[in-house]
Amino acid sequence: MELFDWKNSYNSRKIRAVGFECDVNVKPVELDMTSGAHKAPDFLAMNPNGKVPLLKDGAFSLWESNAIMCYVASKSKGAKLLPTDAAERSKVDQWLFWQTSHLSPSLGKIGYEKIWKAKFGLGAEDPKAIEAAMPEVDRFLKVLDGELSKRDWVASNQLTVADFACAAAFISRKKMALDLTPYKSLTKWLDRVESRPSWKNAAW
Ligand SMILES: N[C@@H](CCC(=O)N[C@@H](CS)C(=O)NCC(=O)O)C(=O)O
Repeated sequence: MELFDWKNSYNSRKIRAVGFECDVNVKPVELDMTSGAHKAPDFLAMNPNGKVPLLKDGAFSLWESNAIMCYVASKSKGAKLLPTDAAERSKVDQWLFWQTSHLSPSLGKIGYEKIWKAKFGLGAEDPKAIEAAMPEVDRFLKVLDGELSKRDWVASNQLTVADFACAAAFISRKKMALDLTPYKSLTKWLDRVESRPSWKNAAW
C-alpha cells in the first residue's frame, strides 16, 4: 500500500500510526503541496478533491483519512482497532464522524489563523477570529474530556481507530497555543496515545 501524503498533514500521521499498530505496511509517498503537486492532473485523476492523504493498494485507491485508517486496520489480523460487534463498531463510527464534523472544524479555525495563514502567505493572524472560534472549541473539548473521564479510550474500553483520529487533531496544539490543562482526562488520554510506539514511529 502507498500513502500519498505530506509531512505537515495530521491526517496522514494517524494512518501511518494505525499501520504500525496493526503491522500493516503503509509506504509513505511524500507530495510537495507547497508546489501544488496535489493539483497535478495525475493526482487529480486519483483524488478529484486535490487533497491528501490518498491511499493506493494496487488498482484500488481511496481518499478520506478516516476511511483509509479503517481500510488499513481491516487488513490486519483480527481487524485490530476495529471492533466486530455492531454496537461497539457503531461507537467507533460515531467518534470518527464527530472528529471530522465537529472537533477538527472547530480546531481548524484556530489552526488557520495561527499556522496556515503564515505558511501560505494568507495574511496576518486575526485575534478576533480566534476569540470567536474559542467557544466552539471549548464546547467540543468538554465533550471529549467528559467522555474520557469514564474510560481510558475514546470509543470503548479498548484502543480503536477513533483514538488515532481524535488524537491527530491535537498534533499542532503548541503552535495553536491551545491550553489543554483544564481538560484533565483528555490530556491523560492524549499522553496514552502519544506514548505508543506506533504513534512515535509515525512521526516524520
Ligand atoms: N476530510 C479530509 C481532509 C483532507 C484535507 O483537507 N487535507 C489537506 C491537508 S491535511 C489538503 O490536502 N489540503 C489541500 C487543499 O484543500 O487543497 C480527510 O480527512 O482526508
